[in-house]
Amino acid sequence: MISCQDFFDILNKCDLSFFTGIPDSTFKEWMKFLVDKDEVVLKNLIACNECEAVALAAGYHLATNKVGVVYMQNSGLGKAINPLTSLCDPDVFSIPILLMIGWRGEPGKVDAPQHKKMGKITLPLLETLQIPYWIIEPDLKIIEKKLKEVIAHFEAGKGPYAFIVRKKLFQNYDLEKAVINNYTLSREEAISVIMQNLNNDEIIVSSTGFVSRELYEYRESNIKDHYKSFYNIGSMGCASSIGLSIALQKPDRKVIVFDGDGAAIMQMGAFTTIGKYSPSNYVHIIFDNNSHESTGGQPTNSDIIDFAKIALACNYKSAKLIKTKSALIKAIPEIKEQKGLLLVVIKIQKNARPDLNRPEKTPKELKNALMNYFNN
Ligand SMILES: Cc1ncc(C[n+]2csc(CCOP(=O)(O)OP(=O)(O)O)c2C)c(N)n1
Repeated sequence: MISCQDFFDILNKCDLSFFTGIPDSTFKEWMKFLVDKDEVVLKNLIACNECEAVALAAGYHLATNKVGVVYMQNSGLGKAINPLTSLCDPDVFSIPILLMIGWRGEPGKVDAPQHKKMGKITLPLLETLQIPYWIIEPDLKIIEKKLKEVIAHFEAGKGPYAFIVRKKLFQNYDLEKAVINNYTLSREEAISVIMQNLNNDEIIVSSTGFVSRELYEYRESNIKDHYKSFYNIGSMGCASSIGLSIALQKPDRKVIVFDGDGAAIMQMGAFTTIGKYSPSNYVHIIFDNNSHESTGGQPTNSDIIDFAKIALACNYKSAKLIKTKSALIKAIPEIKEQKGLLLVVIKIQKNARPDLNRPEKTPKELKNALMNYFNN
């Protein structure tokens, strides 16, 4: 393992001090370091998705002639392919970027099913993209030597270069600037309050990360009615659109989306489609903890935006902001009986249980159960 400070010192010596991206738990210690040192010795821009992060690093290069570092989970490589090929590629504008890609689903290692495919194809994908890569070795001397080669690659105008990050590369880093909010409700408690009070025939589409795991545990510890859920464990940001399409196809069923603030921001354009088609059987709930809690609690930009105003401006019929358990209980009748597209933002604290399980059923089993439920 290497220390975050030592790794940064090596990057900094090569004038690499601009960072942006979307976090991954593979390098959550490194993420804590970036959050702490932002505006101190480096710049760390919180992006909305990996596509934007590449664009931010490109703009940084255009303005400074320096190279930006873009961090992402390998799932985000899918989102970044367009700007990597049509903006940064040596055949187009040839913009140098150092990618740091967390390798989830590495072949031979145990990981969640949504990472399996991307884990397998990460290196071949980079080869297809003609982006050279190196799997970081936990040895500072070797890293320093490699970085010299990478800088030569950049100076020769050959476009992006990728560093692949395996789990446990970075030593523990104690965060000093933790994001603390004063909200009292936890997501798990909010889920439980909502679930206990619904009619029990609603379809819940839940977002990537802890929210799906918590909803799964809720159903598992009650009547195990997973068939009324679509657990969107991958494709971060897509839960609201999956829910929209189900709501449009099944107008007699109420569809409730359990979203995260990071996921909602990642695909915020979906608000416009949801508003345009405006199904009256759709409730969009955002559990807003101002962080990517599932990957280590790194901040999102939700603190400076107003989801409710955005939703109303996108033609949602109504929007509510909830900050306490009692306010949530009061809002339940509206969530149940709402006629017209509704957004509910629930401000929550960051305190997911460390012993949260992952779904035992496979994605296909869960999908088939839901589809059978629709057919019967
Ligand atoms: C495209 C993509 N980028 C990054 C990730 C890694 N990832 C999984 S969950 C998550 C955080 C989600 O944040 P939010 O929606 O706010 O929910 P929270 O974790 O706070 O419950 C991230 C970044 C991913 N799955 N997909």
